[in-house]
Amino acid sequence: MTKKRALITGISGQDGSYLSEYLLDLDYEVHGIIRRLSVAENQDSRLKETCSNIETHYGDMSDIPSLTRVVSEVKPDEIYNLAAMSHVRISFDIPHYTIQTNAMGVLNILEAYRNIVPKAKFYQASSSEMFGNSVDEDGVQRLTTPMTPVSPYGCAKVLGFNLVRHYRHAYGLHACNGILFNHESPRRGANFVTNKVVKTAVHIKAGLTDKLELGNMDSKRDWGHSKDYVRAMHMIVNHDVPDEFIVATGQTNSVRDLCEYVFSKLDLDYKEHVVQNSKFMRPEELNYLKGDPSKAREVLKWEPEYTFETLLDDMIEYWQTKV
Ligand code: F7E
Repeated sequence: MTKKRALITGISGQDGSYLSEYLLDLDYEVHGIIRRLSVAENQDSRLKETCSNIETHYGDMSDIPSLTRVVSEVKPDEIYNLAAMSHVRISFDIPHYTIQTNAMGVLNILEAYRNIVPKAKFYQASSSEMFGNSVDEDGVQRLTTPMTPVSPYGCAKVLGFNLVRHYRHAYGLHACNGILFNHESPRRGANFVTNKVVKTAVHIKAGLTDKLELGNMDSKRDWGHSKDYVRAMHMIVNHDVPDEFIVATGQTNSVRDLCEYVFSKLDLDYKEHVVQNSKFMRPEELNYLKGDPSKAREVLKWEPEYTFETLLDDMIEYWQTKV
């Protein structure tokens, strides 16, 4: 039997690397698009485990000919569109680039998909940032919650989400949206709050530094593990009907709770080390996220294996091996 072929945009990111490992275990042929970076080592630093078994292709979400070429060469059965400028605060500094990549980029890859491999299945990495500060009365975001984004990143993701839905309806494509809430791991970039807190706390414990500078500590997030969430991506794409799903834990914690857990795990008091720096605040903040994953649980039988605590334990263990 011929192997299924997957094409992952954003393969060099946290989710791309875990997804490629997951699909290789399922015996897929895995291809991914990477951008040219001047420090070549950074292009695939998260792909060390798999680089000999996957095929990477140079391309960019704003470079339409490169997407056309790669999709024509690979002829994928499944396309996972994970490529994005993924940092919400930085999207305020580079709004134009963010919209080009995270919104127009979706249109570019959808066009390549529709014209070259319309029988393939398509997954779009949609985000809880699309909800902005909308919350249902019971304190949860669900598929019917209005999308009122509060960042260039969120605005771009809403357009991408709507394009995918529209292409599904207009052209009968198997195009799906996964609305993923925050998901982390040891492979998370160190400028996202979980990894920043864990890495710095471990460094404080080791005597390498003494303080941790943060922005808003009162915002709340629904944090899960990337490994659990890439499993959900595969389930969403392989569900018989193309559809939309929320992937979340249904638990919410504040940045302060995160600091409290991580520092006390290391026998430290976060209050003695954390200082606020306005540099890390956002012009407009998304205050609260708590997702309702019941549809993914019921229809896909998806269950997360990690909790907030075991996720952070995994990250602490990782950074302890690095000091
Ligand atoms: O911020 C607060 C910050 O940058 C979380 C991306 O994967 O999830 C992620 O976006 C919270 C915010 O993630 C610092 O203000 C305080 O309230 O880790 P983050 P995010 O913005 O929620 C969504 C679902 C995505 O789709 C995105 O791609 O933490 N916070 N102090 C801080 N955040 C950062 N980064 N750095 C701080 O010093």
